[in-house]
Amino acid sequence: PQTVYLSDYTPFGWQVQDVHLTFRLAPEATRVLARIHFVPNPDAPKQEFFLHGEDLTLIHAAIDGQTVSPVQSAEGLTCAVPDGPFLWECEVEIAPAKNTALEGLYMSNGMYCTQCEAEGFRKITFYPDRPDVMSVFTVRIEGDEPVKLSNGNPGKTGEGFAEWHDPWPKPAYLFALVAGDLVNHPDRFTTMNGRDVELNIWVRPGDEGKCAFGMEALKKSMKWDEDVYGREYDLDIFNIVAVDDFNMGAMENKGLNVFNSSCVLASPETSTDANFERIEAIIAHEYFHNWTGNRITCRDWFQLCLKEGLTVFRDAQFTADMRSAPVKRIEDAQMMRGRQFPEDQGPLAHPVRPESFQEINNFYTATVYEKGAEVIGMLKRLVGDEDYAKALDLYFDRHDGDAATIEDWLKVFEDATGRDLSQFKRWYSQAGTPRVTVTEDWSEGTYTLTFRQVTPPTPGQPDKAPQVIPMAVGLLNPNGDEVQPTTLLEITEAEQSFTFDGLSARPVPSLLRDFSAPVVMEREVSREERAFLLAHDTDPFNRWDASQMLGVECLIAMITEGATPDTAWLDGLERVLRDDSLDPAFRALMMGTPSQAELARVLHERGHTPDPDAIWNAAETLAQFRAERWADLLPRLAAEAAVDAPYSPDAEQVGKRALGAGVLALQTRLDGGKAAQAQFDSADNMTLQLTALGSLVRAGRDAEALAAFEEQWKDDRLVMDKWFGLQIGAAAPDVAVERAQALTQHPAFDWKNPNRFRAVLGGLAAHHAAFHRADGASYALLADWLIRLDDLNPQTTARMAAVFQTWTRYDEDRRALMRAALERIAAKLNLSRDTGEMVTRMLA
Ligand code: BAL
Ligand code: ZN
Repeated sequence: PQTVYLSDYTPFGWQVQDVHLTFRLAPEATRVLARIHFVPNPDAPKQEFFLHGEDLTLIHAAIDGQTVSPVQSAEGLTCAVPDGPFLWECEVEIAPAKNTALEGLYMSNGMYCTQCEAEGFRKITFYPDRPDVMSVFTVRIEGDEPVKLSNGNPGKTGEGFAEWHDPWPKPAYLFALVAGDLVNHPDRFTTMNGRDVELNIWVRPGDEGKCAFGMEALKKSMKWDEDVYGREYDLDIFNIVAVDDFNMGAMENKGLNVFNSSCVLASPETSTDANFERIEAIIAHEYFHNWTGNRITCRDWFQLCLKEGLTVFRDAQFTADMRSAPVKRIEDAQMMRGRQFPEDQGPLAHPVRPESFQEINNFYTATVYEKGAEVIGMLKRLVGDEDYAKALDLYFDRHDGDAATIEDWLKVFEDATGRDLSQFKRWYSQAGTPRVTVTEDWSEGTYTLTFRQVTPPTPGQPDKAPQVIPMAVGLLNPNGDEVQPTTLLEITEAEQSFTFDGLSARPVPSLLRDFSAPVVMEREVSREERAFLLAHDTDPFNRWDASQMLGVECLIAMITEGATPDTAWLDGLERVLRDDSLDPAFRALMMGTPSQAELARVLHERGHTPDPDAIWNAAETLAQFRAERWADLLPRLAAEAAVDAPYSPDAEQVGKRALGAGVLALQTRLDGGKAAQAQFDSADNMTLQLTALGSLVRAGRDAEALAAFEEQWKDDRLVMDKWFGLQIGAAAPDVAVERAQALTQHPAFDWKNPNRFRAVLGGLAAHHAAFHRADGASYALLADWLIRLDDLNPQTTARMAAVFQTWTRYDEDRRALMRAALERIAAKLNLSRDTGEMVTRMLA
């Protein structure tokens, strides 16, 4: 397969003046007629006229009305063209019903829909399918489907046809078409300049009752983007469509967002609090793309973080404003440590802006998205809120309508703030998680902190240069009072010291407050000092982190030395949990312990070979110990967690239920599932029902409850995804793989549906101890299914193959088993480019 390099960028030789598309819909034989005006691009070198096109049957092509015979290949076509402007006309046939890859035009439950990002449009018609080619699209859809949608504003409609016109030039990856038997949940929004916008969420009949929350989230997002970024919506209509078969979470097509139904449909009976929060965030994310992604798009796919990092950063700001800022920050740090750090520390590590790829779909990663957002967060910390706002205004002014680059983005900040960002730019080009070690010195009232930073080698990048690290630091005196409020230290050197004068006693430092940079801190800290920060730190993230780190130390001591649980930590934590002045959501997070995968990562970081069974046993022992030690505390917390009001997914109720879930998990260890059964029987919302079911599965008292749940929800596909996933996720490690195997035989296991596939196989991979079962049964099962799915859906296969990315961390036997699984995938006949690239990188 061909490798594409950032350094090879060349503009397309023509500009596209306008695009007219006609779709004659038929499941097996849709005709797509394109009329496109091309004009030579004065800024491009002379080149052969090449249009991308894959899996298209060419019926007819003409230039300026004269039939032509282009030369076709598997990737597209070339054709002799006039020197000046010309009209390209082309008719192709495609088969949406046979499109199982879910890229281009495909069918889901009898409905037509599209997914064009990144390179799906080339499966619809021949086109320069690259983000820097932008044009105005007019679309006519012909077919019997009652609802026919595309981008932009509606035009003429009549018997069997509908027309749409999108006045905003856009790249082809933002094209969308939907047609089917759909019903809408309508609303309206008046923009800051008084423009009236029609809003719709389109769903399958029967799902109308699950749209209200998403609609409220959309209106809040529209208002927030006006208030915070001054961004107004720019069309007469905004449509969202829910689709069951979807590779991603959602897609920001101009004026016609297409959503995985799991990321938009919500009701208290069928959705958990976490679902509601995620739906609110994803609706915001896709809506915010209208400016950061659509009005300003990417010059090429290497710049993906330009739109994704910024849009994730904006949706995080939105969630922090709508809910709790500290809770959101802690969740984001968990996400970075749980998903991005492993990627950055393994064979799939790549810079936030990659420099080469074979298949761009493999780069929709935690690094591009979440680390990309962290980089923007660091930039904002460094320049300050005011300058950040100035820079963003300049970005929108200067680049509206552009296909921009990271250089453009950084230049805006340089121009708005006068800062030199050449060193900062390394965050975009250098992969890997920096490790920061800290030493302290105290003498006569002067306290000195010395930081040393090292970024370990990553594939293709053996040597790293120092990064700009914004280190938010506070100091506490021995009484626990803050003597130095949060200060931002700017670390730019490999080794750098900062002094604080005029202190009357040696302070205790609170470092990396608010997770101010995506780095690993390495510092010899006594348990006493961590316990002190747990008790006194004013920074919620660090208070949480102090407890997490104590948890890590405790579990590692249990795993490696056979130690007993650290009672000083548990007692300190108990004081926090008893403090009813603290937000229940925050206390729920405090109650959580590091995940087993996270422990494996830290053990590896510290030079140990993680033993998944020992990690599981330590986590179980600790949980049982906590349950017994806190036997008196649990009923009190349960009472505080009780919600008297009718269900609402607001931050306050969500926090209480999260605390309640933590309590129930421990209580189940004491009462064998009595409280869980009572909660399961009386639950009137999915959060309580599913929490209870999880506890019952963990307690091994699940047979009846699982059957009852299945009976109740067998007709609701999104709830059934939870049923599939939970039985594996909450199972004991020695039975999870058999359960997963059995569930793949269940009549409702539709393996072609990405949500269902992820629920079962992704659920198994996410269960650390079960996935790493010593006999390799889970590795083998995953490999079997990935090999099977690859022919149908390369994108989902390739992404899920990343579950093997940590394989080199483990013992020799497990390594051999994982390598064998990867090699078996690699050897598959006609392996997709997507999966091939992933396994090759992991085996390199
Ligand atoms: N652009 C792909 C889906 C998303 O990030 O919104
Ligand atoms: Zn996005």
